[in-house]
Parts: sequence; C-alpha cells; structure tokens
Amino acid sequence: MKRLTPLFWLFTLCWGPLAAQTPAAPSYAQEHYTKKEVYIPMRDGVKLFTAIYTPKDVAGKKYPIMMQRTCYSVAPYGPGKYPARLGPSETMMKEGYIFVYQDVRGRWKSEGTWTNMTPVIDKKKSKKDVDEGSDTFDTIDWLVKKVASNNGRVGQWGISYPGFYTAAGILSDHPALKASSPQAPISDFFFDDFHHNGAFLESYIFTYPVFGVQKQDTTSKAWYSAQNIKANTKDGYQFLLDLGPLKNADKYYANNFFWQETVNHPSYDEFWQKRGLPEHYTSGVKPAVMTVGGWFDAEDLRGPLTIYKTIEKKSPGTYNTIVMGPFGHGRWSRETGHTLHSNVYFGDSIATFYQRNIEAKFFAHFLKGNGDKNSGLPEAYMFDTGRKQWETFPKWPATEATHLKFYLSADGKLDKQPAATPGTKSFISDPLKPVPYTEDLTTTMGFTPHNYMSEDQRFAGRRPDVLVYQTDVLTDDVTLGGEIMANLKVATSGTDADWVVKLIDVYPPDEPNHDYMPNKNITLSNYQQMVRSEVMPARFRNSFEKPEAMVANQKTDVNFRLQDVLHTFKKGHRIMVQVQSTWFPFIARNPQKFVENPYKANESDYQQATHTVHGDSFIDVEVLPASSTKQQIP
Ligand code: PG9
Repeated sequence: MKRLTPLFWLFTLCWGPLAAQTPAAPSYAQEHYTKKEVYIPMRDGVKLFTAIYTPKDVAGKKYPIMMQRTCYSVAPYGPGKYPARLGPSETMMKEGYIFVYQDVRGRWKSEGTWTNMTPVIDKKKSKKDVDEGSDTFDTIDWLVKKVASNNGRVGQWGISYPGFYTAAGILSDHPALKASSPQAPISDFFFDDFHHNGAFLESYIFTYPVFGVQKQDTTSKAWYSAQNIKANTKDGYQFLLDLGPLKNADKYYANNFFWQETVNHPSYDEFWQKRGLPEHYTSGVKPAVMTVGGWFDAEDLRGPLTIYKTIEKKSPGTYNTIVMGPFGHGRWSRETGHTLHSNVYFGDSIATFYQRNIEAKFFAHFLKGNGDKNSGLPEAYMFDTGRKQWETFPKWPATEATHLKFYLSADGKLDKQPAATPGTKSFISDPLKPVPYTEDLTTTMGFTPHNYMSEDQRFAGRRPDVLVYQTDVLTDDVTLGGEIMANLKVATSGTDADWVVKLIDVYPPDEPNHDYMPNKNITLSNYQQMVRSEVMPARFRNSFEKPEAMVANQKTDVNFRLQDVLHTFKKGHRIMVQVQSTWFPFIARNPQKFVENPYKANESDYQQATHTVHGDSFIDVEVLPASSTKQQIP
C-alpha cells in the first residue's frame, strides 16, 4: 500500500468536499458497457453469482467473452456499480469484449461451501462430483448460450488465486474456451504462498481469516474480518518472535478451519497432494495458454514456471507460452510509470508494454482473429533483470544454456572447481535470534511479503550466522538463464535445520543511484541485490511426504531447486551466494531438534545448533552464451 503523501491529503482537504458535491463524470466502463448480474446454476444445483458487462455498441457486432473467476469478490455489487477498469487492461477494455466476473463456489454472493485450492476430480462419476473445472464448464456453457452478442469464443484470465481458477479452468475442456492466461497462478500451497518446499511462511499468518472462515449466507460484505489478529505494533519480527512456537497461534485461530488444516498436515500428505494442480494436466490441453509471472513475485513464482513447464511436457501440441517480467506479484496489471521493484529500477511503462504488445495481442489473436497459432508472439517472452531488457526465446529453458557449477569454497570463494580438500564453514544458528528476512519492518505485519525479492542483502551478509561466498569481480557479463539447483553437503549439531540459499548480484563500489530511489537510506554502491532465494527443510530432503531427522554431525546431502532466473551479472559486478538457516519471519523458525510436527513444537524444543557447510557443496546454474538472446526492442 503506497504511503499517501501530504500533497494527497492537501488535495483531498481542499477539493475533496467540492468533488463530493458534483457527481463524478461517468467512467469509461459506465459510458461504454451495460451491466447485468445473474446466478448461474452449476450441475449440482449450486448457483454462482456472476456479473456480465457487455459493450453498448453491439449493433451488428459480436464480441468474445473474457472471464475471471475469483475468491476475492466481484465487487462492486449492484446494477449501476462499475469497477474503475474492466478486464486485464485499459487496452482490452477499449478494444471491446464481454467481461464476466464470477464469485467462485462458497465465496461472497455465490452459494456453496468454500475450500482452498479445490481438489481436482479427474474422473467425475455424477453431478455431485464438482470442482473448478466443472464449475468453469457449466459457467461457459451458460454464457455462450444465454449472453447476447457473444461470438462463441471465451478467454479466461486471473492473477494469483484467480490465476489458479484460470489454470484449473483449462481442465474444463469446454470447446468454447479458446485462450487462457493463468497469471501468477498458485500451483500447490505446499510450494506456493503458504509454504516453500514445505517450510511454513509465518509471514502469511495474518491471511488466515480470509481463507479459513466459512460464510453463513450469500453476502457482499466481508464475513471474516473479525478474526484478524489485532496487534499494536508495526514490527512483525518482534511480534511473531514474542508469539513463540506456532502452537501459540491457536489463541487467534482455534476456530479457523484452514489454520487447523495447516497445523494438522505438516507434511505433503493426501490433503495437500489432492490440492496440487499441475499433475492433472494431460496431453489434451485444448485452449491456447499464455502463463504470466514476475521474476520478483514473492507469492506465486513456482506456480507460473511449473504450470508452463508441465503443459509444455505433457501437451506438446498445445499453443503454450510464457511471459516473465521484472515485476512483483501481479504488478504487470497496473502501470506505475517508472518500473521498480524494491530499490531496483528497470525502465518506464513496462507494464503498459506488456499489456499492449503481449497480453492484448494474445487474446485478440485467439478470440477475435483467425486463431491459427501464428500470433506473432514468441514461446518465451522473458525480461533480463540484469540487462533490463526484454528477450525472446524459442524454448524455455533455452536450449543453448550450458550448466556451470559454483562450489561453496571454505575460503568464501565461489569456485568453478572444488578444492582438493574442500574444507568447511560453520555458524551458530539461534532460533531466538533469527536472521531477519528484510530490513523493512513496515512490511512485516502486512498480508504477504513483497520487497525482499530484490532487497539489499548487506544487512544479512554481515551477520556471523550467514555464510557468504562470492566470485572475483567479473571481467565479462555472465547471463544466468534457466534453472538453478542447490546441492548442499551440510551437517548440524542438532537433528533438523532449514537451509536457505540466496543468489545475489553485487554491484560495484561506484554504482550510482538511479533517479527514482524509493528509499533514501539506500546507496546502490556495493548493493547486494537479491536475484533468487529458496529454503529447503532438511526434514524433506528425501521425501516431502516422509520427513526424516538429520543425524547429528553427519555430512548430509540437501539438494533443492531455486526457481528460474534470467539475469545478466554485468562486468564489474560479482556473483554472491549467501547460506543461512533462519529467515524470519518470512519462514517459521525451525526448532533444530527433529519433531514430528513443527506446528506443535514446544518452547523447550527450540535449540541453538552449530551448522556446517562443506566446501564440495555447489550451486548448479544455466549460463546463456551472449549470442543466444534476441533483444526485443519495445
Ligand atoms: N496467491 C495469493 C495469496 C494466496 C493466499 C494467501 C495470500 C496470498 C493471492 O491470491 O493473492
């Protein structure tokens, strides 16, 4: 939430009352669209609330339908009420589509019972077997038959949870669904949002009222807000440290069904597995798919990359493409002028470029054009976050990429070869003094994390419980493009630990500040920009389903994937890797003593431990040759 400047308040105090007296001029949506609200019956009889906005200019015209299904409300409710913008962008609102918004089952004005990440029923045996695929099918079937002036073609889009409903909608298999754009879609709550590789994101603890309380009736008013945690502080690090073990959250959430489900399913069991989406795609994905994500998306980064790669692998005949921009969560949907993430400036109007030249083009081709798959768009439209420019690839990960290993050498160097005698580096990890995940405390009591994904990491690297490894100053640009694997060889004096690996771009000492620094206390001189990071609980190193303790002081392999990148480390920069075991309160603290269920650990289970990283640990990255990228001039 942007801080409102004094100028804003001045304007509001002076002009606000005047503005309140004269009716606001009708918005573009009000002037050019009519609105209808209906209940659409699903096959099991449950009715879903749906708002339909149709262009007024329908004389002799037919329009495609663009649909979004959401758990976050289709407000504003009421026949004369319009949102500021219809559709994914102003461009598409002005191009003219029939925009449809639907409250999903169990949410807001729709009927039915809510559950998170609705499990997919692959083989439906009766009308009672319903999921998001069947609800999407029934909705599309009703729309194409009943909505006047539609051209029989439907597109679907959505960001985040609506991205999940879009990705799940692909499984509807409705013949009218021609184009689907899951954007920052959730793929699986054990790897997106609430967990990363099963490590619980304690930074999400404030969101549980939104997802863990059943409404009693159809409603246009939030029914869960009373459950919010009331805290008289902005310091989430201290607030959650003072909360102590996760079991103490029951004082807030004893009746919150999603919190109880989270607590009672600490491993990747049937509860989470049946809520995962990617494994349900098969060879017959019908609609054209354009998955969209942000390289700095702190909520759903695994989702877009995994859904794109899964469809690519399982349904090679499908028009299946990916776009990854220099954005935080969903920030491609709103133009901010100067495109920044945390303190890093990427250029101007990048969201508008994406909306006009990529998103609108994709939907126009398949919903208004001949839909022959010659859309003029590439397979992979990827923004190089180091060079700060769009690149296009005929395949992702790029076929020209070569693998390179960086060894975590005991002398603190990132070496391309392991030392003859690898040696070790150790640190004391103390759950009572965890490494902060951000220096920006103002973001630690919010709904979800955001800025840490490209934040300066000097505050962490200067702590004794964070190990630092780096290359010499680069004499040439090095472009990492594709997947990253961490292959750690570690030990602990305890019997459990979380392992965090952070890939960092170290700027040169003479790096100047850009003109749009959002944080006046930061200098880009020697800035240690986070490029990618991930956590892996050692308990899940061999299986996410069957956690295993570590054997004290035994060298142990902990191998895990960090999400893809496209980042050029420029000449004069360094490549850095930091390794740590606490990352608070982004993730919950690990007791560092193996317990069956960390959500039920007692205060006495939390213990200091000495952790060791062996010098034959390595990070395996994909390096692109300079010539492999084709710069896309906006
Ligand atoms: N994926 C995002 C989210 C899910 C659950 C909790 C908090 C955030 C989103 O839908 O915005």
